[in-house]
Amino acid sequence: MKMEKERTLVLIKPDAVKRNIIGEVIKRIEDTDLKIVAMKMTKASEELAAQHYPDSMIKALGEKGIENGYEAADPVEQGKKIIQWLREYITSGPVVAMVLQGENAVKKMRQISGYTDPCKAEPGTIRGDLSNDSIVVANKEGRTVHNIVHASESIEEAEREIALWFKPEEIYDR
Ligand code: IDP
Ligand code: MG
Repeated sequence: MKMEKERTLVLIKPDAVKRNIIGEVIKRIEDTDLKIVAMKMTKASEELAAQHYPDSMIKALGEKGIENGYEAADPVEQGKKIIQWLREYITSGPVVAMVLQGENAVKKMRQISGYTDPCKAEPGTIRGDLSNDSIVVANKEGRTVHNIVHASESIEEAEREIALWFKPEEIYDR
């Protein structure tokens, strides 16, 4: 049986679209051996935002903020705030949504994206090079951290997210 080719979902987030750095992000993706097999500019509905960032993420989001130096008493309460900011943010303007395909697509895209908190992301990564934002500052200002891209964290997450953003006929096997 032929193995399905691995795929991952990437979103160039509204902050990066506003800053005119879509091309810079795409260049870095095309410099890998991954292939862009679907791509569109689109604005997420509130419904799509809630499916993309589901309630099941709340606790982990709160914990990540605390791990990165933001003092909050309760990760769940903190996570509830963050998910609200995230959904508002992802619907605030157009994003560029892409499906990438290739060997280890999920892991490779996560590697070139870098860590969630841009001020801690490694130099040479998209987040490390293209954003100076930080989780501590974002939480103080009551907003999501501006970190340029979303990239699926696992094969299962990728399959779920791709189905949210793309119809099968919008994806081109290359
Ligand atoms: P990831 O994008 O690196 O996979 P996740 O933990 O899945 O990170 O979080 C989703 C998004 O939520 C992040 O990309 C970031 O924009 C935002 N985010 C995560 N933690 C915080 C926080 O503590 N404050 C503000 N925004 C956060
Ligand atoms: Mg994530």
